[in-house]
Amino acid sequence: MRSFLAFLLLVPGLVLAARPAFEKPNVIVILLDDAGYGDFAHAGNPVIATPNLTKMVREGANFPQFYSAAAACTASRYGILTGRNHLRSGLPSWAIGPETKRHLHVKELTLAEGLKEQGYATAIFGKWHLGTPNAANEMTAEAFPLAHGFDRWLGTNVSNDYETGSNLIQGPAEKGNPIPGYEIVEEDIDTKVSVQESLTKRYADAAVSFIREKKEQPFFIYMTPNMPHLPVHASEEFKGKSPRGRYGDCISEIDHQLGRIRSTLEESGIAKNTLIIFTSDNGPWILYQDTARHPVYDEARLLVGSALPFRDGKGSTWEGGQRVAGVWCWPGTIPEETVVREPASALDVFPTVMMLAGGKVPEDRTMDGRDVRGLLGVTGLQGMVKDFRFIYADSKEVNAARFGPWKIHTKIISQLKTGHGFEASKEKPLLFQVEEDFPERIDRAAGRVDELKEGLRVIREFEDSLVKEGSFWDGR
Ligand SMILES: [Ca+2]
Repeated sequence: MRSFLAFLLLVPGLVLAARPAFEKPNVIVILLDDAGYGDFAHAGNPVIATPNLTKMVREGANFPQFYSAAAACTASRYGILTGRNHLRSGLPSWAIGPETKRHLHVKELTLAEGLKEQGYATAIFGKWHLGTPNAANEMTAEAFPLAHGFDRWLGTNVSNDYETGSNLIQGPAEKGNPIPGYEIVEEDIDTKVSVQESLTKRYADAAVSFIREKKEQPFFIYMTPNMPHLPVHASEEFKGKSPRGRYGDCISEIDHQLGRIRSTLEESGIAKNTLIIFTSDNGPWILYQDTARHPVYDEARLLVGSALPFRDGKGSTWEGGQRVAGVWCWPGTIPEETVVREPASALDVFPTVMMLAGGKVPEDRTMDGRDVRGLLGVTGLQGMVKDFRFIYADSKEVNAARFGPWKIHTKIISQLKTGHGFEASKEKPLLFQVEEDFPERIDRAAGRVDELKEGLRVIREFEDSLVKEGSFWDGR
């Protein structure tokens, strides 16, 4: 009898299918590319229909003060996967190209690796953008997702707009062309409209299959659609449907696929075992907000999103570059209609999810994110959450910091090449109260000695830790 019980315990399907909602929850992180704060119905967009996301807001927690880890693609993806600010990555830029030598260092601990250690099946469906095997790095497979804790990948190595070297790839694959373990599904997708139109659905199809296949065990899906990064496209079923034109079609399709994923979880009986986090990697690409004709992007000015009510967008450390959607839904655990008033960021995803999965947060490296389980309104999880201290940085250095309702700017950066009438330096910083004055219009630096001191202290503390710790590429 004893051996029969032992046998039952060894059969994962029999034990885990009935696991309580709280035990090793499945995690699905949906990270859009370049979607603005104002692109969704729940955030006030007047015409784009996002009923499935609105349903998630109703059935879960909305973070109206949610930040992407950075204001550009690579940096942001480093941050959400490691819980660390991208200046720790050792990468040469906050958006690396297909020919860049460096990639996500193998000594970094990603959320996928952490969850794999906890027995999770892991997959990435969508853009990676943390390295490409190329001539400069001797085609190392260490640049790609399967070397960083993911069991499966279908997606692009970089953004969908590189003239050469933006490929749709899958792994593991038997063909190994040209990187062992990976197969190029479509090469140079930049101008291949039919491929671009198919991307959102391909990733959702892959996620639906993965859920059905792995429903008996804990799983992690990192879902990173290429859209709505330029060039923006939607599939046939969604074309011409939204009053917001092709951009609206594209967001509607993403919302539809979110709905499909949620239905699949329900049909599989695991909706209550699954935490979904929906967000974007940075604000909208307003560099193209006035471009009427572009050879590949078409009428780009209508194909970029909205950061409203915030200033500026992608590639800027004004709020519009990093304020993004933040919706966390875990039916039956996170209470319905929870609104988290405190600020939080994508850096908080790694430590929070690791703790929920029964793992721990590594102590051998600086972690910039916080465990925010205590903000989710879940009975039994209310506890101390560290104060929000957030660093905004470009490719090379710190630009700003947020602490409480205050934000100090020591450097201004915008792809629009404007300071919006402001200048900032460490000697003469700007100070905004970004809860009262969320569009950052009124500099409150004059006479605010204590706030300026605290802001500069937060920045200095971060910079000191960078110097002290270095990156894995520096041989730390
Ligand atoms: Ca992006």
